Amino acid sequence: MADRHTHSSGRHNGKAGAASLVVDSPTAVRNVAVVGPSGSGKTTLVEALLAHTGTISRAGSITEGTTVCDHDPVAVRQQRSVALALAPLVHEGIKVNLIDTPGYLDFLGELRAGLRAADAALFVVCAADGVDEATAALWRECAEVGMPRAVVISRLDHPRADAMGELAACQSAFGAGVQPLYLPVGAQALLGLITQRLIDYSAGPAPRVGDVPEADRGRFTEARNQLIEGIIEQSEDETLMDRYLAGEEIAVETLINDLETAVARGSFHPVVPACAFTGVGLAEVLEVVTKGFPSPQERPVPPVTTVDGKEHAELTADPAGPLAAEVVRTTADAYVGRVSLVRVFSGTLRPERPVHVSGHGMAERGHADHDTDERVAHIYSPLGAQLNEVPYCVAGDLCALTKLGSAETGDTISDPREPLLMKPWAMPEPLLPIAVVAKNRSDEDALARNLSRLVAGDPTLRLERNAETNQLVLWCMGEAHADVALSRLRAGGTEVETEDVRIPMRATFTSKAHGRGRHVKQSGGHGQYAICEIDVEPLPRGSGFEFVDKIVGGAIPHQFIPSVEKGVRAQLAKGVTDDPYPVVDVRVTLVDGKAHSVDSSDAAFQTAGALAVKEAAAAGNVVPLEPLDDVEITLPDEYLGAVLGDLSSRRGRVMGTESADNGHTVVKAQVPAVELVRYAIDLRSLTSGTATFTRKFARYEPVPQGAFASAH
Ligand SMILES: Nc1nc2c(ncn2[C@@H]2O[C@H](COP(=O)(O)OP(=O)(O)OP(=O)(O)O)[C@@H](O)[C@H]2O)c(=O)[nH]1
Ligand SMILES: [Mg+2]
Repeated sequence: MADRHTHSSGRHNGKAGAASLVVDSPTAVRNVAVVGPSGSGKTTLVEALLAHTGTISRAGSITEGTTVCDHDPVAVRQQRSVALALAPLVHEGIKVNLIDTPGYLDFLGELRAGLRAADAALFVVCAADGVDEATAALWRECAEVGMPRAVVISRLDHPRADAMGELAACQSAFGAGVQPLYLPVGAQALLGLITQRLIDYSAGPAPRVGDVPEADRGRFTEARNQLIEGIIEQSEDETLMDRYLAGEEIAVETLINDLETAVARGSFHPVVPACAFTGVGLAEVLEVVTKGFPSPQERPVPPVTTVDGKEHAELTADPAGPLAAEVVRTTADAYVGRVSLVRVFSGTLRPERPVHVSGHGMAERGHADHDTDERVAHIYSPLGAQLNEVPYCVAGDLCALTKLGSAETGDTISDPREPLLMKPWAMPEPLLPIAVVAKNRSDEDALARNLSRLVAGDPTLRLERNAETNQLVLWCMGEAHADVALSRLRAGGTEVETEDVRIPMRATFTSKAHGRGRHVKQSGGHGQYAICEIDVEPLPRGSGFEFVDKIVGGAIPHQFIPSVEKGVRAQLAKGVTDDPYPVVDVRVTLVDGKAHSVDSSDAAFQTAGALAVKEAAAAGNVVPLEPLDDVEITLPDEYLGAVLGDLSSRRGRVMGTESADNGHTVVKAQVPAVELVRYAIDLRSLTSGTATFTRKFARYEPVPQGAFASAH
């Protein structure tokens, strides 16, 4: 792909030179994933924070395609983030690695990788949008990995902005742990509940700070009391609540300390209203990030083992510890080659040193286990697409490495003298199949090569070479993800097209049939002579193929019996009617035949066997079989009716429904595979992206009359 990677000389040059991007201690780092629904303004917020801190001289824009994080041409075209992007800034001596993640569901894999690299998250919701199911699902993604998080209510300048309404929606959806640190006053000012100050941005990004206006006293006091009680409830000091209730004024430092602990624990979520366009709240967001979020030292390091799976002592974010780093993202750049975005968990990465790269446990996704010793050349701190060289990268920090030939997303980088392995994070299963073909035959090899490279970089793509349908199928997360994958292939110089996904069909006999195969050619030269008579009868589903020899009296000499079987098998595999579907679940009994002492041969009896099954099929008693999949759908209860109705229109058979947690239901059904080709897209639109499903081949079944046309 044509990422616009440059070396330290990009258009984003600002005050934060490379020197300040180098930290010596994990305590000076905050890794912050920016998470939230698509369009809530995450990338724009990151841009505003970069401009606010002087990291870039001027904020770019989404519509012009000039932001640091959405540098990919596909992101510019789709007008949304399609991959995670790293943008570090330095604020008050702390290096903040902002990890912008896409909000659109297709890119869930990028979000998961971003969460793995982060120690805390800014959860961004638009002041005008409420909290829908998709937003709640993103919140659950954070909760599942125990991610400490603050909420940013963004886009205060939106014509329909209702920051207080949005706050209430967040509290009701995410629980009482969600508490404002600042209250919005219109779109231009904030009330600091702890600092007890009005921060007025109406004259521009440098705010005037004043007293709480009389008009806001009532709601200020109520919100402040709630916040203080909320913090005290979370405090580990149990005497605090009694003292507070007895009327004692609790010191601000105590409150801030307890707040930090509760945030780090993941049970308390401070809320800051902010606006990327007007600058309201940017300083406040940075303060929460640098003062309220945990440093890498306060977060657990994912467990490591030796490369052969033996236990290893727990690691900490110690720059002097054993090297353990993880590749969170891989991209292929036309100029720079492979770029690996890396989180160092323990030890220190240094240039010009050998490292061990290992990747295990993802063979099913087309990532074969690998263990390779390689050499780190240069180390970079990326700012979007721009690579700034740094002299080293300590535990807790993020960096980019180039030219690590074997490194794939999810791999562990360690010291060759002490090779280690981290279990990769949970990656979502791609469920949308896209059949791809090279436009020109001469491009086929290049296509296969580029596809493998693409899949190596993105674990949410899976490549299937279906020998039966003779198709290359790229499994994607959704249409937007497929668009990204195809664009990258095309940018890599392969002319690629898509075609309908073919379903591997079968056929079987519905009733007994008889067939005679006669292959006799005796005019001139060496003749051919073979005649066989067979009975074909159906067997139960899943039985496969049986061959029975009932020849008596040597009508066919015994050495030619296997030849008949071979011919029958070959013809059944090719199909016996106009449809080239392999025939299964039949018993073929060889009942009679004739041979010639000179002209009979193995080849002649194979041909006769093949002719015999074709004749048996000519009576019209062969039907096509289609694959059925076991499907399990997890969905919010409110969509149950819609999903069941849709399943029945797909010829699905519901096998049962069960209640699950959080007002969800699990539906188990069997559905013809042909009806599932676009299910990833249709289920999403039916349930606003709130349902998930899994599918697994179950068995073959006859295609019902009338449904046959749709199976093609
Ligand atoms: N007026 C206004 N518009 C904003 C603000 N923040 C973002 N936008 C606009 O909202 C749209 C979406 O913003 P993005 O920053 O791309 O949103 P995102 O959360 O990164 O979206 P995804 O990348 O799809 O997850 C863009 O057109 C922005 O220009 C804001 O504070 N004020
Ligand atoms: Mg974005």
